[in-house]
Amino acid sequence: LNQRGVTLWFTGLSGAGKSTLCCALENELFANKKSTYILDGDNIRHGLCSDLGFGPGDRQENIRRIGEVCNLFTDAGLIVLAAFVSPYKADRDNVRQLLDKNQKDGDESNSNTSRKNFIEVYVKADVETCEQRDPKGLYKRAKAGEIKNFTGISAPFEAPENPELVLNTSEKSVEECTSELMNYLREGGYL
Ligand code: GGZ
Repeated sequence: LNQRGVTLWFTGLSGAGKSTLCCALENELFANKKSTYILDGDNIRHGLCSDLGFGPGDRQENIRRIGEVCNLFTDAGLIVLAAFVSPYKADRDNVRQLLDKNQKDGDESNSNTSRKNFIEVYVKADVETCEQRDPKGLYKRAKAGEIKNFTGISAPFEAPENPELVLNTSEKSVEECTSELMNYLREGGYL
């Protein structure tokens, strides 16, 4: 296999730019002949997790299932780009643990150690910025009380404490963020 897998986990508010950055990064990776897979609400919440809503318990189960999928795809050698609000630190940490454990197991017969296979990317933008963007009108509806448990309005977002990368999308362009991601991957030996 000429590619070791890795999961890039994008966390942040709705409208922070997770999907936009995943798409832009995927294009760059394609240009470098890498095999990738994007997981996001569009392909997960309509299928694998169509039985789940947005209460804390359902989000926890959503992230748990997605973590297992990331683990399998990473094992298969893909660069997985996962874009989920994932507002709870404990849920994200569980995914990290799962991928770390898998890596250690694999490393017993592999000299290529120390490389992480879970990279947490905090896509940072304050609620005010996301509210102004509001591409789907969700903040407006949440504020009107039409959507319950809306992250940033009526549900919490626990910011990552030690993410591998922080990308502030209200200060940086998509191009700048994408090249930071590519640099991180290049320097970490992922490409
Ligand atoms: C947050 C919600 C909600 C609530 C629907 N809270 O910007 P989007 O529209 O396209 O992405 C958001 C997506 C969040 O799903 P996730 O699976 O990423 O959430 S989590 O990781 O917390 O399980 C948003 C839309 O679904 N959406 N209702 N109440 N976002």
